[in-house]
Amino acid sequence: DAEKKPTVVFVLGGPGSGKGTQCANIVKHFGYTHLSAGDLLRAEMKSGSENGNTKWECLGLLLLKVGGLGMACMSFHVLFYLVMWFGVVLDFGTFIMSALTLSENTWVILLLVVYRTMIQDMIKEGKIVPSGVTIKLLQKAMQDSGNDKFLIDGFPRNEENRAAFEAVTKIEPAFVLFFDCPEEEMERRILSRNQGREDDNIETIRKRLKVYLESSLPVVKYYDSKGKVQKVDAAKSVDEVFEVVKVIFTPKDE
Ligand code: UP5
Ligand code: MG
Repeated sequence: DAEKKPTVVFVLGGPGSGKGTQCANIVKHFGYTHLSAGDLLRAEMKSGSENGNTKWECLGLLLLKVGGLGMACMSFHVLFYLVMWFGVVLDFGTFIMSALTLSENTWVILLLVVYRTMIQDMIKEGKIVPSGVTIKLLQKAMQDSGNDKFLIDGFPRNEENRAAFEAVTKIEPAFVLFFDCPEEEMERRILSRNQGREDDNIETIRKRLKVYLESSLPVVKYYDSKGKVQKVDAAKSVDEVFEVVKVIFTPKDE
């Protein structure tokens, strides 16, 4: 259709290379909307507690429902079979029926808790969340922004992310802004960040670095082979890095 595709710049680089810091600067000068995939995932994983649905509350809810509604009809059948088969046969049919007596709402809440816990666990382990989750969050944020120029920070993180984003959105990045930074410097920056991120501890940092080298760098290489990578030396000061970034974003024909 005639709908104009948005302009997307992927901002990639290792953990602590300065993606978020520089994106904030680019937003101020060049009118982009900054979408950090990591920030979106962290917001999604926290949204549960804001709504009051912590995993323990949900577990309690489930136990109450199963206990109250399910067990009453189940126990009779189970008892019946236990007596008949000397405790060998369990009545799975009745179990499923009692499970179905949970209200639809309970299941939705429960699935949400499982989903949020999954995101939380993967971030804590430095693993890459399935692309379906991340892409949905990015698409929603793009729609909600009302803008048509986006910095997508920290995504795609592996080949699967990249291929899925392209297949789902049909968007190809205008270019890839790549922050190249030595590992020791990235580690040092993250350890002195102190923003309470659950993945900012030395064990998780090492895992994040490993995933970056094994899975994320190949994505940068892929775009490099298509001539789309703008590589920036990210080991310098914030201002020095931005001077270089500014040149990249300034239209050449002006
Ligand atoms: N700082 C910044 N620039 C500096 C400079 N030039 N000199 C000195 N200090 C500098 O910067 C980090 C720290 O360094 C800050 O304190 C800053 O002041 C200072 P920041 O701009 O925050 O760096 P950034 O590259 O954004 O680091 P971040 O930790 O956010 O990168 P990650 O890629 O590790 O984190 P992200 O949030 O993208 O992802 C986190 C996790 O989410 C992933 O590990 C993964 O589990 C999950 N995830 C997915 O599964 N899929 C996704 O698509 C995205 C994330
Ligand atoms: Mg960041």
